[in-house]
Order: sequence, then structure tokens, then C-alpha cells
Amino acid sequence: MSLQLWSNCRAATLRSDASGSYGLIEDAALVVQGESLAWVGPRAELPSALLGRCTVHHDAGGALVTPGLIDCHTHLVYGGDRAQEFEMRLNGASYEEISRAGGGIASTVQSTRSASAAELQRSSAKRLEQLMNEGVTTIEIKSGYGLALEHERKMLMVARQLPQCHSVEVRTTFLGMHAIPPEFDGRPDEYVDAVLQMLSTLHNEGLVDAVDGFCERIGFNTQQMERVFAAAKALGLPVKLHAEQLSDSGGAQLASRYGALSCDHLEWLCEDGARAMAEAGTVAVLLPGAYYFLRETRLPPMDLLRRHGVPMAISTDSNPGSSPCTSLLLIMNMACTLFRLTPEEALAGVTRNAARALGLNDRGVLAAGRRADFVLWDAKRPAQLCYALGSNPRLKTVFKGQLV
Ligand code: DI6
Ligand code: FE
Repeated sequence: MSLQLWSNCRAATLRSDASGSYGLIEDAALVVQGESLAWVGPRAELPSALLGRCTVHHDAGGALVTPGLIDCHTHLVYGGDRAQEFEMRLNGASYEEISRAGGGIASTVQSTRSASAAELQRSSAKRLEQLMNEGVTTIEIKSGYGLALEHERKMLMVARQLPQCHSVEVRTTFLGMHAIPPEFDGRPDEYVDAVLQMLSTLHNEGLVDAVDGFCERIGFNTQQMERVFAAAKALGLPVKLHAEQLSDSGGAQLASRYGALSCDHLEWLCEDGARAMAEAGTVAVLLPGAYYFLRETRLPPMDLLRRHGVPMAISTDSNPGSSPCTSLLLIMNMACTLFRLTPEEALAGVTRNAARALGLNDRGVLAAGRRADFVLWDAKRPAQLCYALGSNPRLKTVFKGQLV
């Protein structure tokens, strides 16, 4: 098979075993074979036999190269928008009050149920293109605005079909446990029975990569979540959880007992929760967009996470209610300015650790054997990706070895 060489670049490999920051290689070379990286290192060390087999030579023009960005927590597929609710909040209502009054997630459920698959496809594709324009090559998309079999299926199918017209990989997460739909009002446990049915059907249809839930005062309690996690485990599906976003509900400990891939949000995480996550190898997915947009004041406990060695990922949480955001670069900036992550932690949070939060060990770093998903940036140093607020220095994206 013919090989492609990319050279004249500086590569932030994000390898955790590398010595310097970002796993940075000055004057790097990358050799691509098919969909994978065959070799990554300093150009001066490229074996001449390998160089001889490279039939295509790309000049990266001095660009910075990073792994393709991974947005590991999104609700990208939904109908309508919630600009009106945004306005209500600016007139004094809180997110929880709006939710209790039947707005919030419930209003998006209504617009998602009434949208056709084609309409959802169009609106989601627009958002996806904005993310891809900033170098996203893998994205997780949750269901959770259908909350009934046919509509959850519609959302997951729309998500799964997006790669037909876009050079991106989509992982789908079943989030039937997002909210109680109106027809089950006051009967949460019967709704959980319905979720178990949906899970089994959608899993049989091959539409589910992982299972998530919203464990919260305005969501589901740990007993209800545990029934769904037990079912996921029996089906061999990995779990993750929206945990401790608005209160400490003990969700992190529950999810960790089920070996969760990630616990997400975590503003109210306590030390026991952090310890449980560390022991289970669960990734902390931090979502500064929701913190910013809901004007939360309680920061996730970054020092606790660092102290316990819990890997941190960051993501847009792209959704109409708490984070209507389609810029992962802006989220990297927010992770630094609001959550005080270092730019290196922020970049690892959208590459190496985001891959881990999705259970994918074939991407997120630039190394031989990993997927050839990478981005060329008009940037001298990696910190510029976090620093340059509102600008987009992306030059080119390579997805599975091919220039997009
Ligand atoms: N937590 C969130 O921040 C989003 N979902 C969740 O469980 C918000 C979803 C929405 O408001 O539509
Ligand atoms: Fe979310």
C-alpha cells in the first residue's frame, strides 16, 4: 500500500509517555498508511526505507498539527430552540424554575417529537459543520429529547446517518433517562420500565454505543438510574452519567460502581465521588459551556480531580437549554478562563482524554498504529488554540488518512 508523508510541521502528539509538554515534536514527520498513522516522530529520525515508500508528500507549511478534536458529550440532534427561555432567565426565572413549570427539556421534547427525521437531519448537520470547521473528527451524540421509542429511534438514526455526508465519526448514546415525558407525569418508576424496554429494542437495532442518564433533583434518583445501569451491563453496554451538576446526588459513586466511561458536569462532586471515579478509571467530563450559560457559580473541584488522578475531558455539551454552543475552541478557552485548566489540560481534554471518555483507544494521540485523524493549525504553539478567543486557526483536517 502506498504511504503518504506529512512534513514541515510541529506536532503536538499528546502522548502521555512523552517527556515535554503536549508531547511536542519540533520539525515532525507523520507517515500515513491507509486510515492509520504508520510513523510519527522527528523528521531527522524518519527511517530512509520508510521515506522511500512514501509516494505522496504533503508540505504542512510550518503548521501546528494536533490529533483530530473529539467532542465527547453533545445533544446535537434536537428540534427548535430555546431562545425564549433564555429571555425568561434574563427576566429573573431560574433554569430549575422553568424546568418545573414544564419548560426546559420538556419543551425541546415537544419540538423534537414534532420534527421529521429530515428536519432534524438538516438542523443537526448545520451544527455539526460548525464543529467540524474547528477540527472535530469524532463526536458523541445523545438521544434524550424523544423519550418514547419512535422518537428516540428517530434521533439515534439521524445521528448515525450524519457521517454519510460528513467526514466525521459519530458515537451514539441512549439518554432515555433525560427527563420524565408528560405522559408519565407523576409515574417515574413506570417510565423507567418503559426506558428498559426502549433500551433493549434500540440495542437490538444496533443504534446504541453507550447509555447515559440525568441523575439530579429535576432528573432521576440513583435507585432509578441503577435499574437502567444494571440493564445496560447485562447487554454489555458501557454507561456514563450526568452527575452532580446542580446538587450532590451521589451519582459519581453509583456510576463508578458500574465502571462508567465518564461522569459529566460534576460541579458538586465530593471527595468520595472523586475517589470512586479514580478507582474505576472513570473520566471527568467538564462542561464549561453549561456553567457559563446557566451562570453557575460553583466550580467543579479540579484540584480534587487532579489530586486523585482522575483524567479530565472537556466538551461543548451542545444542547438548546444549557449550552447552545457549537465551538469546541471556545469551550477550550472557557475551560482555561473559568475552570483554570492549563492549555495543555484543555487540549488533552478534547483529544486523549475525550477518546478515553468514549472508550476509544485508537485515537486522541498522534502515534504509530492510531487513526490518521489530525488537524493542521495556523498556530506557533498549542496554547494559541485556547488563547485566541473567537478565532479559528484551522487550516486543514485529515480524517482516516484523507484530506477533508
Ligand atoms: N444536563 C444538561 O445540562 C442538559 N441535559 C442535562 O441532562 C440540558 C438539556 C436541556 O436543557 O435541554
Ligand atoms: Fe449534557
